[in-house]
Amino acid sequence: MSELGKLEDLPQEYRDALTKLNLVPLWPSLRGVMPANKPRPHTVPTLWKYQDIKPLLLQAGELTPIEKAERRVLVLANPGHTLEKMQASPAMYLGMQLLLPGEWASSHRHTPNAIRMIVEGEGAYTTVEGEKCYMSRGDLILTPTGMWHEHGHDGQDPVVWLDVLDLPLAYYLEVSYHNDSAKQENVNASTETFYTTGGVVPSPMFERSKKQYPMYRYPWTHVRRTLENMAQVQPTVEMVSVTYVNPETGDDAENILGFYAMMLRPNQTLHLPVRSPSIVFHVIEGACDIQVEATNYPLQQADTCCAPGYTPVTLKNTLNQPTFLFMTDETPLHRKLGVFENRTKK
Ligand code: GTQ
Repeated sequence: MSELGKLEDLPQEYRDALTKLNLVPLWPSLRGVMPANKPRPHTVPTLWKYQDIKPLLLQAGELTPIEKAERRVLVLANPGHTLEKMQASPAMYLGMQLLLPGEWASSHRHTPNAIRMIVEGEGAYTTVEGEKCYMSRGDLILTPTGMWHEHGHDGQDPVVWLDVLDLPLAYYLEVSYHNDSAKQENVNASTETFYTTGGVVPSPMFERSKKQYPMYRYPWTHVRRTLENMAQVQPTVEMVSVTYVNPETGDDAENILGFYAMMLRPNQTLHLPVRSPSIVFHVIEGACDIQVEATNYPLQQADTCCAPGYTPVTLKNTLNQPTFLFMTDETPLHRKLGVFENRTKK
């Protein structure tokens, strides 16, 4: 491959003439925006330990009343993108949110899609489009684009959850904004109770649901039991994992980001396929080492780690009991854009 001309090769006068007219020569920058064979990600592997975050989050609870914060969140920012960008990867935003007993985070909706993965505490809830979704550790709650949501807390102890939004993408596309509303009434039935058996969906008067998001809450107890069953019944299956989907259509639960749960068997080592999307791991229960290229990140319960796409990742359960992970990635986006790749050697 030939070396392309540099900006400095051009006379200053010529460069100034271009700049004045908002013109840029492509060739000095071409390899930067389209490197050979593999992208050059800004996303760097990063580990956020819950034991570091929690005291600072509780301190935020003392420093900033909920009314002054609206959402009391510490953002897990990837230094490779610069912290100001508040992004974990090109399309993923991660935040640890604290709600104290009696607090209320007011109702709003926004264009970015969001989910919550509950980290600890009991008694809090998110009301999504008038449906009260209780929060327990490991539960996944969807708040897809345009859905009203607010958070309340009737329990005794602080509640913390992990927010995942496709905010960096929405912001980049210049479509990110929000609306406020008054407190929602809890008027709608708990949709998760209509989808308790796989393969069975409601059909009043033989009609199937036409809602784009028929279910908002995926209780961890159900998901955990499914993973344990899979591990037990299929002892030779290497990767014991499930995908969170729309129970009516089987499509990804949301449009942009993918959500998954995995069980690592006791002491299991698992090499993940090398794929194009960035990926985030969050330990729901247990502990594991996550090796991203040559670096090893030790994760305990509630820790969160991200890895760029096109990068080998190896997971190792460091316990003699199962470890359960939540994962989120950019697969649905990559598939829609036609850029999804799985480069694992067959
Ligand atoms: O709880 O609605 O972490 O609107 C960032 C923006 C959480 C939320 C975040 C939000 C929320």
